[in-house]
Amino acid sequence: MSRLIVVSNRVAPTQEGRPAAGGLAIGVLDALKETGGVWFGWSGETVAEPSAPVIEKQGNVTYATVGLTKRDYDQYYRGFSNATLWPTFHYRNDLSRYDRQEYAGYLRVNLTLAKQLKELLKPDDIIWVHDYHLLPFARCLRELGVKNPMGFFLHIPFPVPEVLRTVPPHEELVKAMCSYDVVGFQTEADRQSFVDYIERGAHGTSSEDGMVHAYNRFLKVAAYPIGIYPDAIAKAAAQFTDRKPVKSLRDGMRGRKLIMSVDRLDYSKGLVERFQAFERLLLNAPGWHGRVSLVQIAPPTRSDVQTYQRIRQNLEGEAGRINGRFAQLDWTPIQYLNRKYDRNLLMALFRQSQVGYVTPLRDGMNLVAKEYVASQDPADPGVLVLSQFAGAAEQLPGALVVNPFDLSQMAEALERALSMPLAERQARHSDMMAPMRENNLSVWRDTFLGDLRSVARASSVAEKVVKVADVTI
Ligand code: ADQ
Repeated sequence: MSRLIVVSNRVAPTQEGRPAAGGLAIGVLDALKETGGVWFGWSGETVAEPSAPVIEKQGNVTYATVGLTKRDYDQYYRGFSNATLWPTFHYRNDLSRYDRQEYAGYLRVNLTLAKQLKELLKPDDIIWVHDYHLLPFARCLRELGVKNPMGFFLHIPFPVPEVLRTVPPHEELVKAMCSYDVVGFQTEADRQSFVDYIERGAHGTSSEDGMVHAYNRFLKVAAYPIGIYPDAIAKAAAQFTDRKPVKSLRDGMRGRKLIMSVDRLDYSKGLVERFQAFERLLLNAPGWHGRVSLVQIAPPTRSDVQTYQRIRQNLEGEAGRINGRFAQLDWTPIQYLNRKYDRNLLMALFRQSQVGYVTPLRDGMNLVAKEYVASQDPADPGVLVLSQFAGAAEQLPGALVVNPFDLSQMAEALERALSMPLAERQARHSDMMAPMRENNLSVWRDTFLGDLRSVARASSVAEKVVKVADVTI
């Protein structure tokens, strides 16, 4: 079987052969081990001078990482990727800025990375590129003469054409995406937005089998919703239940109910609205005073991007205000923890809570929602309150789905979740576990790679036909 080459902005750091990060990293690493291959991307370091990739082999997997100069980091990562694409793709074009120099830096880094990867490639490798940092990566490789099959998966939402058009080089970006052989999205809605752009803005066509024809290229475009391993998570959650932090959380609750939220600290996650809806619950239903607490775990990310500093201040202010308004000597309504936790511990914490409160304003998928459900004790499961704007809402039929812009509706959903009878909680939980098992992380990966391999087979057959035709002529 061909080797797999994974390209992502960050190469997940590994500990004893296992990725320290969750979800995606685990799925990708398993695939790499199956066929052998290379994981290529940024090391996370900034360096004075660009240099060749650092190569590290672990079994049949090679990690090839490169540093970015300060200028590359500022323009490609902090600039165009995270200050233009991230907000716009999350429908926050009010927070997005466009700077030509940054876009030039984004293209430059994509090209530099492509040149570096080219040196590591073999003719029958298949290449799987991840996320918005690398939209033009295939085009760069193709310009360098690389003919290998290339697939792309977008982890974040793909906006509707009207919103995408607010990014000035939108057409160049979409055209570049058409250099891939397979383009994958988290949801049907994202896939449809891409196809709408192609059909209305790029004079392209799409057919029912998911093939798109645009800019002189044929590519497969489909939704591949990312999954988790629900049974492994359930096991870890049960096993870690007696760990010290989990015990102290349990003891601290003293019979109170617990609503739990875990996110990266990001404006797309709807944290302020979430706190305000919890406040509304306390206002509307004073019977819950002293009987329910919200634990929000949100470690800061991208803290050198200005918008992220603002959201942190804002959120701390809101938590303080709400606590000041309602707290009693023995009860703090909101516990806001600004740190990361070990994954297994986090799953065990989820299992202690009665409500999982996952209400992003926009999210590609949101793995926390899936992890929350998987962590529950099937005999006494908690209830998931989930935003309709998380990709996960298409897949978790047992959740209480809310509009995160409607604080009253969220407050009502919290109350309903807190009071839900056991039989209904159990039914909802099993309604969600079944599809999560069917569409677990391996299914996501294998379906995507299966499609990429069939495109590869089809194009190698086509190439042979062309060669035979050349000889015959
Ligand atoms: P993220 O925006 O990072 O991912 P999410 O899908 O929720 O969002 O994944 C976060 C992961 O980090 C989860 O596995 C979670 O357990 C973990 N995590 C979060 N907070 C943590 C903490 N405090 N301590 C430890 N671990 C923590 C992007 C997209 C999503 C998409 C994923 C995967 O934005 O929409 O679901 O990629 O494709």
